[in-house]
This record gives sequence, structure tokens and C-alpha cells, in this order.
Amino acid sequence: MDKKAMTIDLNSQILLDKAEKEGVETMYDRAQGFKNQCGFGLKGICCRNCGMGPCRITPKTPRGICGADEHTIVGRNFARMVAAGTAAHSDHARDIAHTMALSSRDGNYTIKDEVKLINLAKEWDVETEGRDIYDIAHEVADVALMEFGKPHGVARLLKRAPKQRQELWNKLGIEPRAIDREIATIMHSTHIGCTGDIDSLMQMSMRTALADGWVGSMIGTIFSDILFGTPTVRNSEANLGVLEENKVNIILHGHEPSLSEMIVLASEDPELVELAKSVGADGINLAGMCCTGNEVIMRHGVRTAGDFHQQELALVTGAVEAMIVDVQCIFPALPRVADCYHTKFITTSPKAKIAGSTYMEFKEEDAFNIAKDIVRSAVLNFPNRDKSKVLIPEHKASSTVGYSTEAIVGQLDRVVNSQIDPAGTVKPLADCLKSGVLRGAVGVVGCNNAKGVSNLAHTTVMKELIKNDIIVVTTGCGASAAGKFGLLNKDAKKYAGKGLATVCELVDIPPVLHLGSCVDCSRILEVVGETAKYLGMDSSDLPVAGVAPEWMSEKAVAIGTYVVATGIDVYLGIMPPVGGSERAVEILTKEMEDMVGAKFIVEEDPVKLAHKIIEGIEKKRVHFEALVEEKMLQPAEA
Ligand code: XCC
Ligand code: SF4
Repeated sequence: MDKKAMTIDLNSQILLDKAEKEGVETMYDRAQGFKNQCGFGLKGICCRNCGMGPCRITPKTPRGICGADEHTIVGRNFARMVAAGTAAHSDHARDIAHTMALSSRDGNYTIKDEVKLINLAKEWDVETEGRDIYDIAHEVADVALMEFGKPHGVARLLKRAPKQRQELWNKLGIEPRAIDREIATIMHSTHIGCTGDIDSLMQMSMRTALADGWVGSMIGTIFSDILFGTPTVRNSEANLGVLEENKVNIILHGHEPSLSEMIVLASEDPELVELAKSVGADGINLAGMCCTGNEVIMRHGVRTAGDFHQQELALVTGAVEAMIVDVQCIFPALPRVADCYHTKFITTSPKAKIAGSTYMEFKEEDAFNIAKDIVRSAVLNFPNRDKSKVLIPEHKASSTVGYSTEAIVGQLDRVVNSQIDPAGTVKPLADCLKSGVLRGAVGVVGCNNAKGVSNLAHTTVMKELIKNDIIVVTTGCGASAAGKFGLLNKDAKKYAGKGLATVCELVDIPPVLHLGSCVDCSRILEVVGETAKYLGMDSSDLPVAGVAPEWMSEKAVAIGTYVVATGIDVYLGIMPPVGGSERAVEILTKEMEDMVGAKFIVEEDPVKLAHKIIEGIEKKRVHFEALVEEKMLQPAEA
């Protein structure tokens, strides 16, 4: 396949040509070398969990040396993906909680959303009366940190779910206890000679995934909002066209906002802006990538340079002074690309050192000074830029972002109630769903995957859904794709069906709402949970769904699994490595529905995928509308 046909992004295509001419290897070259991927790996039937392996399941060798069959092997591999994904999101959250424990009135990190902190303190029985806000913050941080390893009880945040859901989790034995404990249990149970029962492995996977969505990720989101501010609606832009010819370009790539927030501050520091001018630049231009990009666009409007598949291409522009990374989704290939230009590739986390990078360790204790050092080194690199190698492709799209749960609720309320209710309710959203003006709501989330064409499935699915009056919420690289293709623009309502277009017009929102980074999928759980509670229903009763059209990371497997365990169907555009076990497929795509009221659906053709989602939503509506009617006939409870 022509390399340029592997992406629909015009900027990417232009830069692929440039990379080719300059002899720079990218992911697109390497993907071509992997056309025939290992069939055992694809089906999930290769086990190397002990030194007797690897054992691969074939008709001649239907069991591993220990006797594990294909179901056990697939189940163990799947559970380990969930555990890894949960570990990644939750370890990120743990760092944010530690950062909050360090917060102080005159320090690097302060409390930005006191109301959210106080509400959480009350929810967690932390004394608030007459106490200093920082004392409260430190105690709340300690309580959160205990959620990772507490010896007794189940996770506190589960109480935020609809009552029926909590009871179901309890009945099924999938209420997560402590986050680390669930991850450790999976690692233990998938060790040779432990669990040999796929049903049990899937049950453990759901419990651990719930520890991601309802605990780790949720802590990540809430604490980031408290420390850095709950996102509010603002305008920005996306795609590589946001890089600037005459400025020091710095790309923020990775995940944790504790670093990126400080870089944002440092880039505005008058001393560094002056320094940039003294080396001949017009100023400092920050741009985000992957989920760090989502964090900083949501809270500061920092423009998005691109998504997961554009990380190397961003450097191929030859216009990037520094790429600063922390953890997750960072290609180890980047130092080699950076070497072809003047770009400094700066790693900052002891959790993600990369050979060939410049390592400048980030420590929260000295955050601002370190951030300034990092920005300074980027600025001083500007004179090394080789102008003959610079090509900034022009495409970019404008977007409106910042839709935290509070922002969505507030925006809707403003239209329905003449008086703005600061607490707000999800009533308007529930009403739109009940009346059918909105047929449903779908979360389109996740990565880019080299198995498909970059951005094709995301944009196809989003456009089809909004055309059919289904409002889309998005996070992660799905959100970046939406931004790049203009779907986060209020004008995109022209692609929407009549019902959705009317809502967009009245409420003044785009048809696709950017909710943040991947840990912010917890915002989706929140909106769905609150709407269900408002209607007296369970999340599985609502016409909602989750889609990961181009997923690739283990984090996405954890997300998909917790969304299903929450009672929301999940559609995947890429087959997960479970096809080698009929039982695994049966459980994931059928039996889970009987257990938790939702299942996985896989469809690799983007158009067909979109239509399956629409059909699924309409099917849900039949049930939902019957339930609404039933509730209307019931006498109101006293
Ligand atoms: Fe990574 Fe979060 Fe996937 Fe994008 S969407 S490729 S996980 S950056 Ni989370
Ligand atoms: Fe083979 Fe069993 Fe060891 Fe896996 S655990 S590598 S199936 S012997």
C-alpha cells in the first residue's frame, strides 16, 4: 500500500513525502514491514508466562506444556492487558494525588477548584468546617492514596454509580477493592499454575477494569480539576499547522498534567519570552500531542499539534525546538527522528526513560524551576534550526473545547432555565433523550492504530453518528482527530441531523464535545451515571454506547472493559487478540450482556461500524422509551 494512503490527514501526507526525501523512517515505514503479523499473537493463543514456553496453540498442540488450553491462554493474556492499562491510568492518578499532597498556598501547586475539593471531602467524610483549604487538600490526598492499597473494603467512588449498578457489581463480586490489589491479583492469578478458568479470568478483568474507570481514572480527573481547574469552554485549533515559522515551537507529549501545567506557566515567564526574542524568535509557541495535548487544550486552549500517529511527523517539520514528554504513548523511535533535525527530545520521567533522549528529570518539589530549565533549553535551541529543512504544512481547524461535566450541565441549564443554577442538573439532557430529539449519546474514544488508515474510522463514525442525531462526546486521540477535521467546531452542526442541529443551535455547542484526555473517560461515566440516576434508571437502560474505532493501547482495553462492566455497549473497530478462543468471544460478545447488561461488538469496516452503533442505539431506545412510559404511569414516590 502507498504509505500516503495509510492516513487521511493531509498534513501527514505532505510530511510523509518530506520524510521519504530526507531518508527519515517513520511508523508508516515500519508498519509496512509488519504486513504479515504473527497469527498466534493476533489470536491471543501464544503464552510465555513461564520458562517452559512459549507455547503456541495449534491443532497438533492444543494445549501448552502445563496443559493450559486456548481459553485459559487467551483469558490470561486479556486479563494482563486490562491490568497493564489499569496500572498506567492509575499510576498517573497516584502521581496527581501526590502532587495534591504537596500543594500549598505559596508553592508551585495551588488549589484551583475549592468547591470540587470541598464536595469530595464531604463525600469522603473528611472534616471541612473551620479548616484551612490546604489541610483539607492534604487529608483528601491521603484518603485517595489509600484507595490504591487499603487493606479492607471496596473502592469509595463506586458509590457515585447508580444504586442498581452498585448492587449488581456486589452480586457479581466485581466491586474493586484497592487498585493495586486488583492489578496484583491479576498478575498473580495469571502466573503459571493459577487460574485455569476463563470465566473467572473475565470476571477478574471486569473487577480490575472497574478499578481503572471508577477509581484510578476518576481520581486522576477529579484531582487534576481541583489542582489545575475544572475545564471551561474555550476556543482553540488543531493539527500541525499550529506550529509557527517565527516562534520557538515546543511540543508537549505524554499524559500527566503536573508537568505540562508548569511548562505552560514557564512558557509565559517574561524572562523566557525575552530570551526567545534575544535569540531571534517572535516568542514561544506551545502545542500539545496525545493526552497531554488534551489536558492543556481543555484548561488553557493550548493548540493541539496532532495525535498519536503524528508524533514523528511533528519533528519532520524541522520546526520543533523541543519535544517534551513524560509517560505513555511515546514512540521509542523519537530520538532517531529528532537526530535528523535540530530538535531536542527531552524525557522527564524515571518511569519512561528513552535511550538517545536528553533526560531532564521532573520533580514536583521543584516543578517551576525545572520547567523553566526545560523551556530555556528549547529556546536556546532556536538558533540551531536549519531553515532549509523547515516545512510547516498549513492545515489546521478551529475548535471549541473544554466540556467538563460541569461545563456541559451549565451550558444546557443556561438554555432551559433563565436563572443559572450553579449546581445544575442533567434534566435538559435527559429530556432531549426522552423526547428523542437526541436519539442517543455515544463516546468515541481512543487511539490511532496502524492496522487501519489513520483517522479514517474516527471521522467516519463521528460524522455518521451526528448525521443520525446522536450526540458525540470524545476523549484521547479521538478528540484530536475530531479537532483536526473540524468536528469540534460549532459549524459542524451542518453535518448533524435535524434534532441534534437544533440542540446545537439552542445550546450553542458543537455536535462533538471534547471531554479531555483518556483518564477523562471518567467524565463520561459521570454524565451517564448522573443521567441514569436522575431518571431512576441504571446506566444499561440508556440509549448510550462507547466506541473505540482505532484503539491500540492496553489502556483502551481497560477502558472498554470498564465501560461494558458499567452496562454500556462498546464497539471496537479493531479486533482484540481473543479470536483464538471461542469461549472468550462468546463471553465478551454475548454472555457479558446477561451479566452486566452490555457487551463488546467488533466491526472493522468504519461505515458498517457506524451503522451497527446506530442500530444498537435504536434498539436501546425501544427499551428506554418503554421504561420512561412505565415510570410516568407509576405514582410519584412520596
Ligand atoms: Fe495514547 Fe492517551 Fe491512545 Fe492516544 S488515545 S494513543 S492511549 S494518547 Ni488515550
Ligand atoms: Fe506454556 Fe503453560 Fe508455561 Fe504458558 S504457562 S508458557 S502454556 S507451560
